[in-house]
Amino acid sequence: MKRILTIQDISCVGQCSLTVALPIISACGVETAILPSSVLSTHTGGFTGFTFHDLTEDMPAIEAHWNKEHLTFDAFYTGYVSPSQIDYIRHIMESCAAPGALRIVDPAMADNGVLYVGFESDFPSQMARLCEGADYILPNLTEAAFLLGRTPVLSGYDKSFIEELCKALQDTLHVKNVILTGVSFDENQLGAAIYDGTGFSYVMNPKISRMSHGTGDIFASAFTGALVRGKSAKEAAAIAADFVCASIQATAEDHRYGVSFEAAIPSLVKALAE
Ligand code: PXL
Repeated sequence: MKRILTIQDISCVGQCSLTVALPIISACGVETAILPSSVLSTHTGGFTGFTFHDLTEDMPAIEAHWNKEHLTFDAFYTGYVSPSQIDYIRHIMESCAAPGALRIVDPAMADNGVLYVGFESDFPSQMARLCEGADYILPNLTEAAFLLGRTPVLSGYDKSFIEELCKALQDTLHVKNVILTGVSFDENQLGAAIYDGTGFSYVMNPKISRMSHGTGDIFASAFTGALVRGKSAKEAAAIAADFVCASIQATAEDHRYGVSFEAAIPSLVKALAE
């Protein structure tokens, strides 16, 4: 069985980051080790007064212990992290890598044209350092623009705009593959563009017009699980997009945060077996 290390926060309540990554990647049949970047009482979107405890200080000692035990990982998947952690995480991705280990970076920091509450305006340049040289990055349209120091464009674009954005990311950050999420060319469809450095492909699903928090983390977790299980990037993106749709559909109208991905896990397991 492959083992991955995912590095992101624990939002105790809110169905995002580690509370979705762990169950989803485990359901994919991949051993999931974690390095919590911080502990929050809830996620930062839509809640006020949340607690925040940063765990940067623990990182060097955790890495030293793993090195002593010769623990290595077949893939790394990073999400919501603090600016002070970028260098430690880059170091861990070197010292704890099994041969050929994959680096998957979800630059979780922004959505709908704005940075998440708590991040300073220079954070995208730090996140760009974490993306540098990754095998896969999974930005949404807002994160893609911020990584390039651009103003986000969230509607009214065409394919050539999306493809230039992916190429610019690949060129600037020296990444192998770009999976750009939240792409929509008409009001009925929403999906992702996949750029492998040579060509483009797209996965599209019917758009579900509902505000759904945490879907980026669900997409990235299912994508990572499927990829590490041997699916191609396009297959993994399609499985992840279908899983996000099924999760949103399974969510009751009055659910206050996140989506009920738990109910859709059987469909994810089935898709991976095909
Ligand atoms: O879903 C991304 C995410 C992760 N972690 C925390 C967040 C968010 C989005 O708002 O606040 C703490």
